Amino acid sequence: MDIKFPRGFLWGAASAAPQIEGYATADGGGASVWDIYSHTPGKIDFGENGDVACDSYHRYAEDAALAANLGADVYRFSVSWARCDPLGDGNWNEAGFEYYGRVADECLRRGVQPVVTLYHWELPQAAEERGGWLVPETAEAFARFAGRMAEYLRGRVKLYFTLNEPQCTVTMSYGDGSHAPGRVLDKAGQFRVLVNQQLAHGLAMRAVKAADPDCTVGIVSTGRHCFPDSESPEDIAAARLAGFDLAGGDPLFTHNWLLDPIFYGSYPDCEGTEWAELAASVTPRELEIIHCPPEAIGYNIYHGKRVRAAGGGYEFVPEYPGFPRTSLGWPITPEALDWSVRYLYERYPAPTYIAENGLACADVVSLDGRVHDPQRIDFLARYLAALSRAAAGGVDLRGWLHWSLTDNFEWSNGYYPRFGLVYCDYRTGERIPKDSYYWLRELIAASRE
Ligand code: IFM
Repeated sequence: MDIKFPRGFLWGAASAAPQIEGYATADGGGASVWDIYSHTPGKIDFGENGDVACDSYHRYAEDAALAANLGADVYRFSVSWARCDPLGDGNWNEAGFEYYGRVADECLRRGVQPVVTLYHWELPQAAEERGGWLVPETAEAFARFAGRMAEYLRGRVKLYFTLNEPQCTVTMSYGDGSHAPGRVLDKAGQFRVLVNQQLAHGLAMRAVKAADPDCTVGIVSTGRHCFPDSESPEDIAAARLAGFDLAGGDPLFTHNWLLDPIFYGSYPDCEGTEWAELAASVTPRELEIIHCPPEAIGYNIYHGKRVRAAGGGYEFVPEYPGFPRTSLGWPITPEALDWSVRYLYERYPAPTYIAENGLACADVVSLDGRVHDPQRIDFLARYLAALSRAAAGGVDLRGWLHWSLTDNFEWSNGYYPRFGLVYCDYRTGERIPKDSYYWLRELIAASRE
């Protein structure tokens, strides 16, 4: 298998508070928008919710041990804003901070570096009721929380990501309503949410750096990922164009609408389109705050679109009937980890992490008591080989994190899509490492020889 990464490459796995912890309001925590949304009839498949999830609130030490036994260098988890700042107004719940201190310590004790996502969609419900991500006050309140967390964890955490996938917050939480808080807004409303998320990044990054100048701060982005149909220069150029093109799909679900202003201080060129007026509505003062280039960038990549040159531009190549898909119906396209990462690095040449990558399977415990997941092993072998080609192609690739360490609450899909290297029996909380866990452990060990 041709999977090789540069020396010092970090292997890891990731998770997020609402998806694994459960017990959101224990010990003085506040409800997040997900706690309310998941109890709204009809919102979550099979009427499930995140009340208990993997019970990592109590079983976090087992998770840290699983990460360590995997050979992970890093474990990325999120800190729930609502758990620490129940009303989102700076009246801290110390027990929340102490919990995350224990999680970080448990990782460190086992030789795993904690990597913290400061916002993985845990908006306090109270902040949502004051306007949520439609108002800039939410960005300010979030930055206050981020700074306080960095102060609390100073010396224990070296790498922070401010926000996870703002594109999903914009287009799902406040776009089609399929994520909490379930608001359905027009493009202008969604654009304001984007701006407030960008402000949140800028303000939070500055607050974290002020609290702990030695740490590294990044952001995690997702969006349209394209790869060429062939290695002809025309197809390569076509796929590069399609990934960032305003006309290639919803611009709010691209990397460039999020990252261009953050890296370069301006929105992508949209002269003569319906977006021009929206982009012009962002004030110079807002742009100044938003322009805050991250010191590291994380990309969450699961799949991409095949593109070929056509008529001086590009076209998407349709997937054939029976195209390989995950149990969520997502196409299996390892090439995304090679080409899209290269295109992104050309545009945003920052130390790059794949902050999430993995697939959903309908995993079951077999009669022998084990979880056999050959599809995941095959998926990982293909995707990691593709990623190592991007590394060989000059991308400053610092690490890859599997989504996820354990199976977990997959938002509005509930618990049926299983993404973990470790199976979770949600009735008991029992964790069973899957075959892919052992496969990856060997790969990681071999990469260090
Ligand atoms: O589970 C999510 C995660 O929270 C964000 N990125 C995509 C994953 C799979 O859908």
